[in-house]
Amino acid sequence: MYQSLNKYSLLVAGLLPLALLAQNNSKAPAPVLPIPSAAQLTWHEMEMNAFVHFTTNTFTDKEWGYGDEQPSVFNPTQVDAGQWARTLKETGFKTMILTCKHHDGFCLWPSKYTEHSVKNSPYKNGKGDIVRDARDAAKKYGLQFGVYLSPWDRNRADYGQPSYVEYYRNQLKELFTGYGPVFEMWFDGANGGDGYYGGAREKRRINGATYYDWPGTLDMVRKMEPNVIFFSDAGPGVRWVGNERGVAGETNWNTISTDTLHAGKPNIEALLNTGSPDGKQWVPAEVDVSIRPGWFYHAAEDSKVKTPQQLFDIYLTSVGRGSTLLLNIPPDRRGLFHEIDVQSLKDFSALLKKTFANNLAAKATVTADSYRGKQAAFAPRQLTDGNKETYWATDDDQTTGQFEVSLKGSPTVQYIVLQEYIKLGQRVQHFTVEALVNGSWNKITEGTTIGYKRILKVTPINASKIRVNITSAKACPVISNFEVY
Ligand code: FUL
Repeated sequence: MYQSLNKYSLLVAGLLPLALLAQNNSKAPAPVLPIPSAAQLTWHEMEMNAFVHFTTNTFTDKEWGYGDEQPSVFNPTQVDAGQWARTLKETGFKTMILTCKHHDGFCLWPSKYTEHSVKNSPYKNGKGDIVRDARDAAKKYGLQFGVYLSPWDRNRADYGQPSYVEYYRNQLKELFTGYGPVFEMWFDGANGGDGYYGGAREKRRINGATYYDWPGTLDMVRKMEPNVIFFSDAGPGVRWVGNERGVAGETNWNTISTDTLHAGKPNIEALLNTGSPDGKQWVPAEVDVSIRPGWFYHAAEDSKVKTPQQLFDIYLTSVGRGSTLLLNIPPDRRGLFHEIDVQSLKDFSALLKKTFANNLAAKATVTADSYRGKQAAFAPRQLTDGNKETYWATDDDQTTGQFEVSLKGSPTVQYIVLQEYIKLGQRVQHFTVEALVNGSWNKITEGTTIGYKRILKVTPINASKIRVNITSAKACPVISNFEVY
């Protein structure tokens, strides 16, 4: 009698929730909401973006200009945005985000709304436009372009008044209509405090939640650039990762509930760092970090440029934890990326290429304990076919699963790469990885989230097979890629 039990009899007996009857394992799994927008997906796939911090600070040796710097101090002699873009392109970066205006208020383009800009500097006798140069160079080398326009402005006399918000919006209009297409817009969180403010030299406080009327400002920008990605601590496009060290959470959910992210909330950095499994919005963490201790160039930091190995480690704690890296390279007083920084970037890029040159799992035989609806479309070979649009998945009622790959001989294994098919949402909550060594399985690593990409570094081991066990997931696992190095 028990053998004749089927889904329908279980349902009648009250043992099976109605929802399971709706499952159709011959079709793609239903998405687990929220899911990324098309623009966010593009952003995930970029993996490495670059920041370029350049302003009067470069010449005054400061990190935060007070706002009283004379435009005359801005005097780079050999600006070559082509050198920035070429270097970034050659070393694997996809976007160049320029500080068009930092907190000091100095504008790198000749804004018609202020005198505090390149137009009153000796640079090209006031005829220069570094935003244009950077945008054109980005285009020439096939990079996307992004803008950083600091909301906090320590130069403006009316900072704190409604008229300043108008000024800020006018500048956004200048940038988005004159310098597009803009891929990403960066709204940093530093706000209010001491400043020159047109000579007032005082401390000003604003209410960060209401002063700028962000919803209105974002709507205005979206009308000019519908697909722009907005960075701010709380998104809505991408969120801050909670530190400037280059480290995303080992558990890193792309999901978070933005209504829980208010300034001053205790431990907000920790929440930004990990996201939340039950987050209501898809707002992935972007890992911003500088190649030098400061964001701006200081000659005294020439000996402190991060080494290729340090950059590689940051790659593992950013891209390798499902985030996107935003690495800052500040031009020096000539207006060039310094030779030391360029060399470090080149060696980092070579190290990346060398480490991930030979995928031991490419085209290898992969088996799984099960796969969705026994359909070829969801079979384990989709894990290693090199096509990011195909994936291995399990049946809807199964939130665990394992797959293994047979390697040729017993090569040395040091890195495991896993990718979820995030178009259908982020699912995996825990997994382990085992290696078959001399006929017995050894656990070599484990992790929590995977997301767009997870790279695990393991103690080098000679293995004939590698097995991944998805031990917990929010819904059936959907894995698009598996690599072994
Ligand atoms: C912060 C700023 O205060 C820093 O100067 C830098 O621009 C960093 C990327 O964002 O909010």
